[in-house]
Amino acid sequence: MQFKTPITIALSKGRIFKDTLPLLEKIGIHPLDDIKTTRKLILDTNQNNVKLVLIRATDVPTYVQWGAADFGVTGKDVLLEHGGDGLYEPLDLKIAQCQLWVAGYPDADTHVRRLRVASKYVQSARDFFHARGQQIELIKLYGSMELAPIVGLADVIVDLVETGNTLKANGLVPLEFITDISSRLVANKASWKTKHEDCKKFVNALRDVIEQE
Ligand code: PRT
Ligand code: MG
Repeated sequence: MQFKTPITIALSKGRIFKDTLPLLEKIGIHPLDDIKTTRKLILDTNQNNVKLVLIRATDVPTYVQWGAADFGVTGKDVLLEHGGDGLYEPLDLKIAQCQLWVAGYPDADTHVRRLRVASKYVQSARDFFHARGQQIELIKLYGSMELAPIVGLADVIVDLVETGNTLKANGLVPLEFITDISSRLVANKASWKTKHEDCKKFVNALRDVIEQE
């Protein structure tokens, strides 16, 4: 895969990086540094024109929106919170799959008035309960949501569930399904126009790989 113009792709460390690398490898792009040991935040690749930037998962839409990266890979959960302004979402990469759930103690009543909900995903939580006309009290957290019902901070949480092991280990259960989550390729809208040929080529190649998986 040869590009005419420089292309920067924003990824977050952790599962997104781990799951995106094999896809990039299949279209002939791999980082030059040893990814296990490098502390660099900008990685050169075997393709002269392609660089990877490594940032926090929640910052990926922001980098792409402002054109600091042409493309990014980010969870749908992160996109729903960000709002997707200034971004195209050309592909569902079908990686890092999980689900968004309301969770809590097995006997929790999720339909009470002014239900206290703790979450990192405040936008998704608000949308879910408001869609059925339920008033809630929303408590924004940045992690370890499972603790909130245990210490009485909230009645329920809204969190990602993959195997369900984290909830189970804390005596909690999934109560109400909200939505399926997977990682998306996002593109900067200006790049999409000014570097259209390269952008199309990149997206089409990735699409072919995903369809073969
Ligand atoms: O950790 P950091 O603050 O840097 O960012 P991050 O937590 O957003 O990054 P990362 O790498 O943990 O997650 C990146 C993306 O992976 C998320 O935005 C999701 O789209 C996706 N993903 C897929 C997950 C999970 N599966 C997942 N299981 N993200 C988080 N989890 C957590 C979940 O929050 C819960 O604490 O794992 C726990 C539940 O897992 P189970 O298997 O016990 O159910
Ligand atoms: Mg994490």
